[in-house]
Amino acid sequence: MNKSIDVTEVWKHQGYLTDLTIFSSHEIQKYRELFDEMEKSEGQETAEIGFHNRHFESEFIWRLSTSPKILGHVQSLIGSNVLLLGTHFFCKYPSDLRGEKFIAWHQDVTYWGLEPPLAITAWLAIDDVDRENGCMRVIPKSHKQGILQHGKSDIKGNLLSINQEVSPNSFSGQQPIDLTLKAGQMSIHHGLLIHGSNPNTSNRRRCGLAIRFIPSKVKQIKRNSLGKFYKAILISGEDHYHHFPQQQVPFLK
Ligand SMILES: O=C(O)CCC(=O)C(=O)O
Repeated sequence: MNKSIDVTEVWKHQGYLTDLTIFSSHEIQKYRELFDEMEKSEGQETAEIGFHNRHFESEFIWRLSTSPKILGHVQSLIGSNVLLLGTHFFCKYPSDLRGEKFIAWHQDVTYWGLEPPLAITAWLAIDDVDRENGCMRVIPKSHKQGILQHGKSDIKGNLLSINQEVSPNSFSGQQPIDLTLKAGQMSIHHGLLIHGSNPNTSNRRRCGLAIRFIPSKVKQIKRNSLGKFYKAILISGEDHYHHFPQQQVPFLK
């Protein structure tokens, strides 16, 4: 008998979903070319982790972040009243080009100042991502432990904003899962799920767009780790709470 998998149950249990095909290789190529242009004009140093919240200025990032296919998955997990909290490209270059860069184990919401600490991230592969070029890795079920204490990483090259790291003791004995994806595929992770990624040991770039979403009931009660308040924008349903100042939709349909 072919038992159908209940995605919501998998999400609740594991804290992530993966292998979600959003764009065909032809469609994602168009977006990759637009990213390549941005990278060329601003340089690799900025492209690595410096493209924060560019969806307000760059139409292709807005279109990607509000794509109905992505939103459909998000709505099925957090309901129909959704705010786009932020966008961030994570672009890891081959280690011999820009040094051994990695993302230390962490939970996203720890330093975002949200109350309740509830957010999800859709991570869209712009390039093919695999073990060699440092795909994202997650600790299944770790979102059930609540917010964990983070320290500082001792290893040079952590791309996180304040060099934060959750101690590996928090998940000792649990095997990380590598989220390998083809360009145009996506994973989604819970804001409390422990995740990170290894250095890029290949000779290929590894670029992904992290798109952060919150349900409208969430507010920001203090500044995030970059000392900022988010410019969250309603992208689906209604906002009965008005916790964030209203934002102008940057690009019309
Ligand atoms: O791109 C990576 O390797 C990590 C991304 C990440 O930490 C995130 O999206 O929250």
